Amino acid sequence: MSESPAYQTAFRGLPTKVLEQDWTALSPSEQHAYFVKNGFLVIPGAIGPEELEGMRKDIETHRPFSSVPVMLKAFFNVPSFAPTIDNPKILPVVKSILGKDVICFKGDYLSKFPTTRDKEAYERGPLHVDFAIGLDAGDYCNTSPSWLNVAIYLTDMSMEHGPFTVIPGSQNYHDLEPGVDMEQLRDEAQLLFVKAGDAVLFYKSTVHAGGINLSDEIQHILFVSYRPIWARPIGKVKEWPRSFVRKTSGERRRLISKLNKGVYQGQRYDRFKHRWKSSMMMLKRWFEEVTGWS
Ligand SMILES: O=C(O)CCC(=O)C(=O)O
Ligand SMILES: [Fe+2]
Repeated sequence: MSESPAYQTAFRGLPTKVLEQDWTALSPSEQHAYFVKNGFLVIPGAIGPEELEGMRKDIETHRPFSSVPVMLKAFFNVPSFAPTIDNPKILPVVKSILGKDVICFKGDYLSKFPTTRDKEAYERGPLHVDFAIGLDAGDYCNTSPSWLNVAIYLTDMSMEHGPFTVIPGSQNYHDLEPGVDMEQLRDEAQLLFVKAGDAVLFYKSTVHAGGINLSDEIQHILFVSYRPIWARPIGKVKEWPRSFVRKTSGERRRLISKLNKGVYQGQRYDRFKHRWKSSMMMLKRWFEEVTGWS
């Protein structure tokens, strides 16, 4: 951690502390411990240089640009994005954190356009948690009781290239209400710079903010989100398109299949079977009460 007063004047409102950590030095158990303590973690070089180049070329070819992230569309249209779902550097770490039975419930692509706002006045996006936001779209995937987001940046971050803001340890601030102003926490925020191909894992309740793109180029960011199978959200979620699922196989296919099924109390959830079982249980209880038998 170091103070960076120059940033403070040039970029009002951005955190003055820059998080310093040698991410390459962490062993798997240290990565796990870091995430548990801080609510986030960087996996350096999750996407190798060749794969990154392939993605950049693919972006040029397929031009999936959009000013709002559109779930799945880019993963569907840009072939080199799909392997991030079961990326061999990311997935084992996700499983070490959430348990081995996980599903990948969403993939987003964000093209962050250069800002048109006053560069002096504008600082960063608002502090927020990703848990339980975006419900107006009728997709409840973010309400899962346990999940994490993986952000993969395809360009190096700098002060001009949307540095990420994070509040270490804020995943344990249980008094925070999702979707409300969290700027009272700004003094605890730290700036996190990552390189192209690095993955930032952060928990659903970790307070963070996206940076503003002050550069002249579009910034490309992928988001993939995982939850334990047991952690059912409060309502229905969008399935990955069938045509996309059909093109996948093995672990990748399993990760993106049947998002609305999940498990209920350790069993694969089957609504009819569950209703039948609970009706039988109620009947049995009623019978025991009436007859006094048990
Ligand atoms: O722009 C970023 O780096 C993060 C964006 C973000 O936090 C979000 O879309 O929820
Ligand atoms: Fe976010």
